[in-house]
Amino acid sequence: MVIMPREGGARPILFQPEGKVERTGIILATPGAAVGRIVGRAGRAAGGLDLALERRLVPVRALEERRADRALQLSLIGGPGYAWSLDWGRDAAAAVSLRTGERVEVTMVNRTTMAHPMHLHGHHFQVVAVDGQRFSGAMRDTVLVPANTSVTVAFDADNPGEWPLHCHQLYHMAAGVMTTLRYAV
Ligand SMILES: [Cu+2]
Repeated sequence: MVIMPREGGARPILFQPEGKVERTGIILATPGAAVGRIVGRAGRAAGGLDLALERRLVPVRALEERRADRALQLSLIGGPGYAWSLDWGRDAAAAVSLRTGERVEVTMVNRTTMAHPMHLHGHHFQVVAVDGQRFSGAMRDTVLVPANTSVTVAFDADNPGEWPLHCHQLYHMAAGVMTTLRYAV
């Protein structure tokens, strides 16, 4: 969420791909604000996207403080190349038999060579750890899980059904980065 200043103005939000100097973006401007021209190239190439910002984000409204009733681990495996899968390992049965009302934590461990923005349907989750280091992070429905990194998210099982959990790059999803969580009323 971006809060525009009361006095008005223009606020550029720029995007720069990993490893490139080219950039683009959008400009949020209040009516009548002067919008300057922005050069299309940054001073240096962007580095790889990591979780430095994620670790600093603070939720507007965090999940209620509570111990997890269930902690699941999901491995992202496969590659190099565009062929992956998701492996619940010994949590395979638990992932499809959650109980309504539980606080669930899922630790996604990326053992592939690419980052995957992981998206859970039907819930908002809170980012609660990166590489096992706990913090009270952002509320989201998608979180980036970089290669060789683990991200733990927590959510309340308050919406029974069978819910996709997948990489939000749809060609990654089609190449195997897709599973489901399930629970009944
Ligand atoms: Cu992916």
